[in-house]
Amino acid sequence: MDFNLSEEQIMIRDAARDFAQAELLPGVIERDEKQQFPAEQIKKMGELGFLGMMVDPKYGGSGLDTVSYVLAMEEISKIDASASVVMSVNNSLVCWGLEHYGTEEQKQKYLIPLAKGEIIGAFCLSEPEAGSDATSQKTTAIDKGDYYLLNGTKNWITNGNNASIYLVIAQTHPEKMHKGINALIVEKGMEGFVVGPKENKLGIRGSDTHSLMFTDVKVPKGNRIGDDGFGFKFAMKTLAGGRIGIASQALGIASGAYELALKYSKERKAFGKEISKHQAIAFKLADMALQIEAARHLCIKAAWEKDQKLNYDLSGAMAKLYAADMAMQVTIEAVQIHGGYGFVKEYHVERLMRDAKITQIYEGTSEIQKIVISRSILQD
Ligand code: COS
Repeated sequence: MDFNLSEEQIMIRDAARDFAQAELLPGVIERDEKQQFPAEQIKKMGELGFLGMMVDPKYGGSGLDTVSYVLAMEEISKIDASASVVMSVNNSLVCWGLEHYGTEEQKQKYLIPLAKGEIIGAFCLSEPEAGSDATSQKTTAIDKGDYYLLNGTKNWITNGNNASIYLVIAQTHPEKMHKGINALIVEKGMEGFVVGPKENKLGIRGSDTHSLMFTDVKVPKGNRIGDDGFGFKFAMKTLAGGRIGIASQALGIASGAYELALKYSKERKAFGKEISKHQAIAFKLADMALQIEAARHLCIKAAWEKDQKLNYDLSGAMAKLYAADMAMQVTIEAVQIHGGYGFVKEYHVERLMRDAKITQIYEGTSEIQKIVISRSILQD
């Protein structure tokens, strides 16, 4: 057992920390207010290799381990969760899915620019009536010989407008239920594909979340990922890793809020001394530090299992469930420690509190994680 990080992992973490301070912090409040996508910042993240961190260098990636990815996600999320969700989706869902299940042709055409961050991708599973109940896909991909005819609507899609490549989950053989589902690579600009209006969100307001409409879109057969009917397994496998990314995002949101609260508590005086010297505040900080450390261990353990090629369904679900709930509690406390200042935008913690909420919802709600965890422990 070795809890030390490698030199490379420390270097990646510090590079992400420096980048977040220098490039993401300026303007983060305004981007949140104006719901402005951090386009320039994402471009720079791509150039630095943060958008294809785990992809093999032969496909344009950085060839790093998942532990490094968790460390970088935490640092980016401390400052700007709207940027880190782009990073999580591109790395964990889109690049990972294509690298592991795509054909060589798909990798050459799509993975390389995605891993280099020249373009970004989106993962399209949720529908107006199918989010948690992921097998109930209403979007259809009818087999027409050398292409699929895609029809339907996807909801709450991260990178909805800024993506160039969309991995779309759709039903081909309804009679086969989840075994009839396919995953298709859809390009922006394909005829019949329309991006709907942007959602006006509570948190991660800088990220662009849209509904997508597909009307008779002809998707070439060569754009199917895996064998016919592999789409649901593809979604489940991909989301299992995605949950490590979102767990790390929640961890970062919490640790960002905690660091601000810790600093503030040492500066602000009440009743003749710094508020950190009042036990009411000191105990809050102790609880926050403990919860963050526990979440960090769960995230790194899940990442380590993934790197060791072990099954990480359980550890990823545990990390996400714990980190997301923890992020909500810790950010609420960070606002409380800041008092009135916590309720205004300049102090960042109210944004982090709003951003934390989505981590309990997307890539499997906290309730879904409990299904995954309980099924896993009960089957043994
Ligand atoms: N890896 C591989 N396969 C998996 C899997 C995983 N992690 N989890 C489930 N599967 C497979 C099952 O093995 C089963 O396949 P077989 O019939 O071939 O055995 C199939 O998927 C269906 O699984 P199950 O019967 O358990 O389906 P349920 O409808 O009961 O739902 C949950 C399973 C709830 C776990 C799934 O629907 C889920 O994860 N939902 C949440 C999806 C989500 O994260 N949505 C957010 C939108 S993306 S932002």
